[in-house]
Amino acid sequence: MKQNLDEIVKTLQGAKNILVACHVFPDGDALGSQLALGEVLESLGKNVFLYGEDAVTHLYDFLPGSERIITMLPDLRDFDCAVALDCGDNKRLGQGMDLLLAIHPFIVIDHHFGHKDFGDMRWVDHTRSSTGEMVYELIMAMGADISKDVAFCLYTAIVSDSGSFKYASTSAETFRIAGELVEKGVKPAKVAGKLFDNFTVNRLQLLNEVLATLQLHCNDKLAVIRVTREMFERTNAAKADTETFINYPRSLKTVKIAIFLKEAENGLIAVSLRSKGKEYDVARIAGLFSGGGHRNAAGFKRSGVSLDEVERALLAEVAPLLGAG
Ligand SMILES: [Mn+2]
Repeated sequence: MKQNLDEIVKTLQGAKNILVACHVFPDGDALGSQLALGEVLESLGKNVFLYGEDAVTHLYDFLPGSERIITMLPDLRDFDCAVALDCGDNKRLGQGMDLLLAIHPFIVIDHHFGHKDFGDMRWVDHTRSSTGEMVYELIMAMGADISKDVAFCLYTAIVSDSGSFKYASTSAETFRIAGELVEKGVKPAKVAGKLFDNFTVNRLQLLNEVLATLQLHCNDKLAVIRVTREMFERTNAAKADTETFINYPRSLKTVKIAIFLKEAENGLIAVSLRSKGKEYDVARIAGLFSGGGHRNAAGFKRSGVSLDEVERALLAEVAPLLGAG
């Protein structure tokens, strides 16, 4: 895939007007990667448009430049190149997908396991901890400088998606790049404070309600939690506040697979799945429900069904894997 990186570098260097997009419901990796690449391309004299279907939530508005991400599609005829970051699937671009994909060349940089090929030029490496790690390498390959803000964004991306250097995808390379970014002036304690000590009391109240729904199945190897519309209304917490809740059931010693069922707007049910180690591939389970993701972190959406129905269908697939019917 390295020849793709060379091709991507040449394409970006030759382009003038570049659209940089990230995925719907953007996380720290998507936004950090997008803002870092955007700033670097601008430093090289490019006109850059940062696009994302969903607005940056209060969880990530500390990222420098986050106010520059636009949720309205511009006139797409203006661009001679587009880059999608951290999108494992073209659907993750959102409703503007078809319009965006009409920009050529369309470059895709991603690290999702089970990545669904799309676009014209792809650099996909599921062994990477984060898209941020790949964007760092891209910036190096372009021979561009990394400012303190760019370093801050990339470091946030890497910490977010590596689970603070805990997940299996964390490599010596991940630490080497993080070390380079710290040398550029990033303060790890500052990033950690912004990512992990940056919450509202509403979020804590919602967490309290969600944890009260914990159910254990299959000899405590499977944990399930849920959030309902009423819980959001009672606590006045934001949808984005639930982002890391699944780590709590996952943290239980006996648990191999954790499931988080979320009642979203418009009768939509969103499901997050997590597993530990190599034994259980939750991307495959999510795939049974038209979803996707990584081996240890995946998800899918359903509409027109209740939380209980989704839970029943999911348990019917997961329980046999854990040796219980
Ligand atoms: Mn990512």
